[in-house]
Amino acid sequence: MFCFIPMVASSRFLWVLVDLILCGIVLLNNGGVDGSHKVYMEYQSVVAAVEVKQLHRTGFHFQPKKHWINDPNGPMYYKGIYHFFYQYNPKGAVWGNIVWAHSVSTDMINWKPLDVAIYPSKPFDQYGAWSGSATILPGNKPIILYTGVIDKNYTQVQNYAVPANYSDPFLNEWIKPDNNPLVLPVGVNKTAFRDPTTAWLGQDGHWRILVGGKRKHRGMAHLYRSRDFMKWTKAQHPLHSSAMTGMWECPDFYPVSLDCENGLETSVMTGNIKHVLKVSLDETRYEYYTVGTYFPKKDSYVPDNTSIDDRTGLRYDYGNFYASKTFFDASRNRRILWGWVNESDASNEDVKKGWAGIQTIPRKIWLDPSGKQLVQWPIEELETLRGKKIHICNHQLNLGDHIEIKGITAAQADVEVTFSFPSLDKADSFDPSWVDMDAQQLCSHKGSNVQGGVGPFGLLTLASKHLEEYTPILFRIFKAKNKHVVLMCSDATSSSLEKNKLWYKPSFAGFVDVDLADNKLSLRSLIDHSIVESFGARGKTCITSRVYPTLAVLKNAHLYAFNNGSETIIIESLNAWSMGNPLMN
Ligand code: DQQ
Repeated sequence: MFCFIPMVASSRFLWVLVDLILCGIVLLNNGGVDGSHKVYMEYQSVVAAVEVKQLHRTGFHFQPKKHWINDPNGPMYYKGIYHFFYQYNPKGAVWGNIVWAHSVSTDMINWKPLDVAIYPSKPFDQYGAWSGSATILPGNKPIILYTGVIDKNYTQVQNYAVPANYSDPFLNEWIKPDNNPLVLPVGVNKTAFRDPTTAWLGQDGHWRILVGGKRKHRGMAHLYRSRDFMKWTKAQHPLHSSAMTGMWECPDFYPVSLDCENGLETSVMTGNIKHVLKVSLDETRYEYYTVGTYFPKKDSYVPDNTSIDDRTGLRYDYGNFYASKTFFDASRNRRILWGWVNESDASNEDVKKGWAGIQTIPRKIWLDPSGKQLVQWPIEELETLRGKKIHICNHQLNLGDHIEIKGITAAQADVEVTFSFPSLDKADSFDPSWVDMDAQQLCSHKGSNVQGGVGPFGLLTLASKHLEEYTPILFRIFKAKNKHVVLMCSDATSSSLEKNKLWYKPSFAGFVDVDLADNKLSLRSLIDHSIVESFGARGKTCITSRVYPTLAVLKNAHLYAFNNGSETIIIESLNAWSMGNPLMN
């Protein structure tokens, strides 16, 4: 069983240790079953009568009024309305009592809450209504597949739910028919069998779904087929599996176009396309994806040799981001990605603040023209929240400079900047011994204050006036053998003066595979009180950080651009906007 507190991304031995010590008693109480979230028994009966603390609440990110949320579930577009479901604890600010909460929107920015759509009530889900996906069946009929937990040992089955009234565009009421469960855990590890995907329809008239699982330590995506969506048969082989990756939660599998940024409906099999398989690794709480080829006749998926197929592979996001899910938005021909932004603080603090968890801004996602990786960008509807704007151009940043971006609400802002540099001659050499380090380790060695050649340069977000607190989003450029290596960091280590709390404050980082021929690098950061979502090189590398400043809050938050490299950096163009507050549940 994985014991989950403020730990989010790659395995961090020390944090695991701290975590284990902290929740050792709970581990014993929990009987070592293979559930995915830590169960805080001591908080299960604590009804969150507490007043919700506003200090670090976000202004424009998705969150309910109070309590715990986790995975995005079953996003879809139906009759002019976007539907978003999510794992929610109606009773408190820790994981437990999970239901499918439901909100609706016409733009994915302003949200209205509806009644809970699915909650444990029947023998086939009485111990849990866990994650799942929506499929729009022919005739425009949505159906939800979700995981039901049927006993105290966390045995998992796959269920379905359908709208009570298809003519209601809000899909207010959901029915769980009596022929549930649809899929029993036969021939699989029954406590590691969850999170069904959106189904796709093969040319042979059979529907397919994936269900996450593991055998010993091999993570896998079990494949099931059905002609009528009711009777499902397990394929002999999983669609794909990978050794030493542990449990695969929330798999996602979909086609992407090699020709354009438009999204494709999940059943598209032909044309100039590739497929993407994403999995969420329960053991490390981060996700990786591969780009590859799906062979429909054999029902097999083979990642391209440019995609690393293990826990060191490409990630949607290198920060606080997990259990993500995409859907095809038929109204605008795009594929949209949602991800859960988990907390970096400890559970007792979540209980005190009365809430935990937010969702990222929905992102359009498509295949980079190189065919090697995905690209993401906040949906354009977000721009309706842009208010007061400031613009800076051709501003030089020399070694040690930081300039303040004044005139906007720095605690709630959208910033787009293009940096340029006269040359890359001063780039530091990429030490061959770093090859074995991941980007995050490298970033923790070389934070924003360690002087370099080209970089570090970037933004200091959520900064206090005298820089006692700040979250830098930065680039460093290195010279390797035949190429340049670009490192992007979102470094939470100095984000808060609070010293005594068990907050997880890593230097999240990823490499950016970008052509520097024009000597330019771009960055966009969405800053929202306690979250910074950043997009490097127009969405090639994305990093989300959850931070809890004590001084850099509300009107006392500042925003700076900085350079700590010996090469001059030019802010070629910077646009920053104060962001408004949408209707939020
Ligand atoms: N969360 C759900 C599971 C899923 C996990 C339970 C991922 O279905 O595997 O809340 O965060």
